[in-house]
Amino acid sequence: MERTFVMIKPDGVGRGLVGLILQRFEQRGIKLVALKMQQLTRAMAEKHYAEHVGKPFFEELVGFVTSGPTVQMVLEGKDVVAQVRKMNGATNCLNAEVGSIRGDFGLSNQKNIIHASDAPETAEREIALYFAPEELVDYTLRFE
Ligand code: FUP
Repeated sequence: MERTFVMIKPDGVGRGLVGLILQRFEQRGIKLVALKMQQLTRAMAEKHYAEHVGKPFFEELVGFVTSGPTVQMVLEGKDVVAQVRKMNGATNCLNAEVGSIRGDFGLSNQKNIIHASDAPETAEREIALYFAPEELVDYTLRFE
C-alpha cells in the first residue's frame, strides 16, 4: 500500500489545528501509521527543503519552519500521495480550493499549515528523514 509523509507546520500547531487535521485524514479512511512532534533544527529544515536551497524565499522558509513545534506523520492508503495533496490544496492558500485544508484555514503562501510529499519517491525520502523503520506501526484498520 502507498505511503506519504505529512507535516503540520508551526502555524498549524500554533493555531490549534492538529486535531482537526488528523480528523480529516481519519474520517476519509486514511490510515495513520506513525506520528510524532518536534521542533525542527536548522539542519533538519535544510534537509527537508534541500530542493529549494538558494531560492529567494529559502531563508524565510527555514526560519518559519523552525519557529515552533511541528507534527510529523506517515499516512497509508490507496493513491494516498495524490489524495492527501488534494486534501491539502494548492501551495499558496489564496489559490487553494475551499474545502481543502489550506483553502479553509490559510491565507498565506508560506504559512500554509501543512506539508505533504509530492510523489511516492519523495515520500520514501521524507519518511526516512523523520522516522526509523521501527517507528512505522503495522496494524489493520477495520472496514479498510
Ligand atoms: P509544496 O510541495 O506544496 O510544499 O510546495 P513547494 O515545494 O513548491 O514549496 C515549499 C514551501 O515553500 C511551501 F510550503 C511554501 C514555501 N514557498 C514560499 O515561502 N515562497 C514561495 O515563493 C514558494 C514556496
